[in-house]
Amino acid sequence: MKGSIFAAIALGAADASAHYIFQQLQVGGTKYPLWQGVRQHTNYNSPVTDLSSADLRCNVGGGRGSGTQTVSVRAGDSVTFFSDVAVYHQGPTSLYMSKAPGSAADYDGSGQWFKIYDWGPTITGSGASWKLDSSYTANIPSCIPDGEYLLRIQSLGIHNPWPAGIPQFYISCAQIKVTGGGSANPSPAVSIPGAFKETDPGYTANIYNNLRSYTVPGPSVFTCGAGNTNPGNPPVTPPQTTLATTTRVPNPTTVPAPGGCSVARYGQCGGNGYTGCTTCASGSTCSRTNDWYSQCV
Ligand SMILES: [Cu+2]
Repeated sequence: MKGSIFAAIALGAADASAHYIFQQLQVGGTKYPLWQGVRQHTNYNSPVTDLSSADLRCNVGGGRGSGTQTVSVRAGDSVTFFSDVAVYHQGPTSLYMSKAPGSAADYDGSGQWFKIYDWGPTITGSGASWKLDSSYTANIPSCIPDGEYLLRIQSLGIHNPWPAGIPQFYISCAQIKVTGGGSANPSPAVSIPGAFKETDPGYTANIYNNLRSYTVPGPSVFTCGAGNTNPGNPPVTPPQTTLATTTRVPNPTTVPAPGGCSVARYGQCGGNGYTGCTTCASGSTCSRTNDWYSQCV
C-alpha cells in the first residue's frame, strides 16, 4: 500500500495484511472454483496505483491468460465476482469489458474497454456509504456482439485522499465467451491505461471533507437502451442511524436459523436469478423492489 506515512500509521498494520483478491466467478447459477475463468495475477492482494501502467488492465502478471479457462456466458446473464476478503476501503467498484480480437486467453487488454456497471456511493447528509462486499453481481449487456471478452472488475480505494494519499486499484479479469448477443457497438470506449487521470474528480475526491456528490472515474456506463438497463446489485441501503464517514456499512448477511435459513433485514430474499434463502428473519418480510431484487424489510 502506498500513501502518506501518517495514513499508514493511522490505518495500522492490519490494513496492509488483508487486502482483497477477486478470485472467483459465478455465471448465472454456476459458481466456478477459484481462478477458474479468472486470470490469476501475481500481485497477491496489493493494489495497482500507477495510472500509466498496463497493469491497470488485469493486474500485475495478468496480461495473458493462457492457463485460464474461458467460460461461456449468455448475453444478459448475471456474472458475479467474489473476493477472498470483503472489500473494506471506501470507494467505487466498476465492471468493464473489452472484446478480444481472437481468443480471450491471448488478449492483453490493449484494445477498447467499455463499462457495464458502477457501484457508486449513496450520499446522505451524514456522509457516503459504499457497497463494501465480497460479491459484485451485474448482467452482461444483452445487445453486445458474440465473441470472447475480458471482463474486468475494479475496486478503487479512495480512503487515503489524493494528493497526500494515492487511490488504489484492486483488479481482476475474467475470460468469458458471450453467446446469444446482438449487434451493438458499445460506447463510450476507452483505453486502459488512459481512462483514469489525476484530475478526475472521482479520483481526487476527499471522502472525509463534506462529500456532496461523486462521479465514478472512467467512462459512463454502457446500456443497451431504454428498458434494458442493467439491474446489477441493488443500491446500498442508507443507514438508518447517523453515519460517520469512516463507519463501515454492515453488509446484508444471511444468518442460519434452526430448521432452515433466514435473511437478515435489508438482505436479498428474491429476484430473477436469485438462488439464495427466501425466508426473512422474524420481524421483517420479503418485499419486491423490482424483477431482479426483493429484500427483507
Ligand atoms: Cu489498504
